[in-house]
Amino acid sequence: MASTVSHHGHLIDGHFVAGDEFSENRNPSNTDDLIGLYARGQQKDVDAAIAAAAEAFTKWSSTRPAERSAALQRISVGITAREAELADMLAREEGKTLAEATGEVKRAAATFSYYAGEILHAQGAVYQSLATPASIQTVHRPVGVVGIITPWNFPIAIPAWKAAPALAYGNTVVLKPAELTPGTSWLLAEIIHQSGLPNGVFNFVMGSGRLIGTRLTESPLVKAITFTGSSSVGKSVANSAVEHGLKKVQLEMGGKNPLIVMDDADINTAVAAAADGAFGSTGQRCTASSRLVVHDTIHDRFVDALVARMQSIIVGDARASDTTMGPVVSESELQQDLDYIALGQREGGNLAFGGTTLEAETSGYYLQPTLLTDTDNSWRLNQEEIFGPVASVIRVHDYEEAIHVANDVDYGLSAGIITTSLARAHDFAARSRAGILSVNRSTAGTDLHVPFGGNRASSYGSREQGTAARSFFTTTASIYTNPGEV
Ligand code: TXE
Repeated sequence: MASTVSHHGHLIDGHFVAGDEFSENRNPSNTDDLIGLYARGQQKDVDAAIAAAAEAFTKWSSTRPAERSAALQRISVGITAREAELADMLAREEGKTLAEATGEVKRAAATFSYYAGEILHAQGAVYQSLATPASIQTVHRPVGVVGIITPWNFPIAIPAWKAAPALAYGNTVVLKPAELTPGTSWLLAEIIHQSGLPNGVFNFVMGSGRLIGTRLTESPLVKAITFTGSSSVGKSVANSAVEHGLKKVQLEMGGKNPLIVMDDADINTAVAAAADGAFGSTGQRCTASSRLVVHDTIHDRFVDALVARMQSIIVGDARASDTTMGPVVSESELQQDLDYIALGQREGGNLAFGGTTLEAETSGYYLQPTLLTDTDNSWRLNQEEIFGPVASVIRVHDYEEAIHVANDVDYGLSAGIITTSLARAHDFAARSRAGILSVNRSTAGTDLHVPFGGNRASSYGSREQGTAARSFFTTTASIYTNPGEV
């Protein structure tokens, strides 16, 4: 019988091209479900994509903002028109629930729409010279070819929030999606292609990070690299990008985000924030609340209520209507989660809930939401990013200890506090060393028009999203004009 598995090629210079080699894309809810075969790019593919982007840059960078705005708006409309198909693919290949996947697709559409509007705003400023008659104007110019390297956990939202501003400000793009989830990103590439962008403005090359990603960082034709992924790969991406032509670099990496629950917290708010922050998207978010820093006097009540909430989480096939938590994305991520749970217990943690895999009708990477209590912040469990549905509770005795524990980690992406004290909320916001601060809400979930990013091992380079994106995707020129004699 002829194979019905579909093959998907790269988008290079306005054409989809078949690859020489392909990788399987399998459904983590049902490993018997082969979603499709996706090209595994070679150096010649990424080189051709970079050359096409470099060729297209001169023209695209001199188009009028209205033209770029209209193109981005068409992409937004194209995403919305295929929302159900995109959400189904996202849930099928990544393991998010359909509700979560639909939310992510909506956000991608809104991001393109946002930058379609953002580029119409005045770009630049006028200054008066301090000591000469010159007038001074600043303009923001596109950087050139931008290499975009994305992770598997948000396979449409992250490509969207990097590609939309890149294109809006007049850059051309080569995007490399994560190996684990090429399907949703490929559909986005198809929508962008169908929006009628000139050939070469947006290129899409799949394949390994070591080959395709490295080539993007090394090519002299690429002028900027924006990356989201692990801290270790991020560091090597930055080193290579700087060594090869002092490229602009933007890195978004891991988190080990604390959620402080104070003695005066509203217990329902605390449990809702912790459950969403720790187990939403199966805990596979850089902003996940993996450390629950809980005041002694509310500790037992909070843990009991959170465990009760965890009992109601339905783990299952991401596309089933009653599922509230999908599977872990891959076998190796599942093993990593299990290894950290075992490590946390060896370090002295008490398994309050979960900890084991679950059987389902189909063979998938199903893991119970897991909570470890009586843990210490110095343990590896509480210092290293797990990136799964695993949270730990650290008991503290006063507010000062809570702040100290929250900050006592290499990462600094997101942090939250649950409190009814306005004074503590303000103090927390002033003293937390994270880049995203939340009061009485989950540490995960951010608005698309607001700067996104963290400090220390979590982020490097300028902030993403909203108006903040302009500083990465443009370079500023200051123009001095002397009026001369009348
Ligand atoms: O990340 P990688 P992976 C963390 C999380 C997870 C771990 C591994 O802890 O368990 O990373 O996930 C490309 N040069 N996060 O393997 O390897 C790669 O192909 C250039 C946290 O997915 O960092 C992919 O496109 N590129 C994070 C992207 O980099 C390279 C989200 C990310 O892959 C490359 C994802 C190289 N040498 C993972 N090697 C978060 N906190 O949001 C790989 N890549």
